[in-house]
Amino acid sequence: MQAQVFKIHSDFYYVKNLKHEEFVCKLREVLKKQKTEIKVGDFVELSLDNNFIAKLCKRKNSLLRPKISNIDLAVVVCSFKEPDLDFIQLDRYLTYLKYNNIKTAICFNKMDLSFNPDKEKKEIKAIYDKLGYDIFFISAKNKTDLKDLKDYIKNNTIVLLGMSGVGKTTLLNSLNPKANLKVGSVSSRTKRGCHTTRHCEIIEFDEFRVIDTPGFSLLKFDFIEPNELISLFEDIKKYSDGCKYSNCLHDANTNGICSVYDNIDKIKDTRYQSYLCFLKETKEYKESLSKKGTKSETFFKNVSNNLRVKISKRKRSVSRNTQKQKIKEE
Ligand SMILES: Nc1nc2c(ncn2[C@@H]2O[C@H](COP(=O)(O)OP(=O)(O)O)[C@@H](O)[C@H]2O)c(=O)[nH]1
Ligand SMILES: [Mg+2]
Ligand SMILES: [Zn+2]
Repeated sequence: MQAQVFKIHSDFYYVKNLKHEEFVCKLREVLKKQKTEIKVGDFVELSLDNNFIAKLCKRKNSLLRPKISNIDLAVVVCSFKEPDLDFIQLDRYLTYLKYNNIKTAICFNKMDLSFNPDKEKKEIKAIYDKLGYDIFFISAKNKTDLKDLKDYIKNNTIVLLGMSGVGKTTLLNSLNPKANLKVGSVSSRTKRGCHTTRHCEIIEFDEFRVIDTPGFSLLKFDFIEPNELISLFEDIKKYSDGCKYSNCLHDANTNGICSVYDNIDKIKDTRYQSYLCFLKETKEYKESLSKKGTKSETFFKNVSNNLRVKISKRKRSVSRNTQKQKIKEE
């Protein structure tokens, strides 16, 4: 029987089948051996007695942090105040989601705290409209301007991402009063929220489903290569062809050598700063890899729908077929 994982707690997997019946399962030993990681959102096959997860079904998409899968839409939530808008963090989420091919919208919350909402809206639109993001300006607390967002997320499984304290939980409660989730208060000293969500969980509402997550504001680009980064910044990439350094991997701004820098007036400053910041992180990652010598082998390959651990060529022993072939040839 097929079911979807909606919550994971220590070694227990909470799943629901198509009829909305719930089961609590453990993971089959063989899946543990294969180091198959089950995430919230995964579709799985259960054992006949419904006590075990026997197989992981193919994913539409998935994230490493937070560990969730099969997401229709990610909504990055931020606020202009309490906490202040942090463009690097916003771009961090957007870049991360783009890297993972997940459809993304941006929601600016706490508009009630803005002294000059029109100016702030204009500034934001100038950057993110052009990049193709759908943008919403709301006040979750006052329940203002929620209708468009409500229509937008209808029938989707969404995930809200954003720094702690921006109002994700408040938004969920406002979108659906039945939700009644615990809202953290913003600490008066740091003007940041306290973490209240500790685990990922799919919560079903009448009109949409949401994966509640603990958030992950410390995510760093320590998993991609420096030369992969620029394709995640279309607004910068389009000027990079004329750069003397392939993929514009340098950090110093050099007139006449770097076409990105020569066109800097056409690139939004916050975006360029984010790019340089992430570039530095990817370089540090690459450096740490070269010090370690090898990449860690956490990857799997899919052999006729079976996930198998991928072993590097160097460590793999020669297959019997190859050995036989060699003997024949000799
Ligand atoms: N002024 C104002 N405060 C808000 C709004 N939305 C949330 N808050 C407050 O921000 C704090 C953190 O909210 P919470 O939903 O727990 O944020 P989360 O950490 O992103 O889930 C709480 O004190 C909320 O009352 C809003 O639209 N306007
Ligand atoms: Mg929360
Ligand atoms: Zn360059």
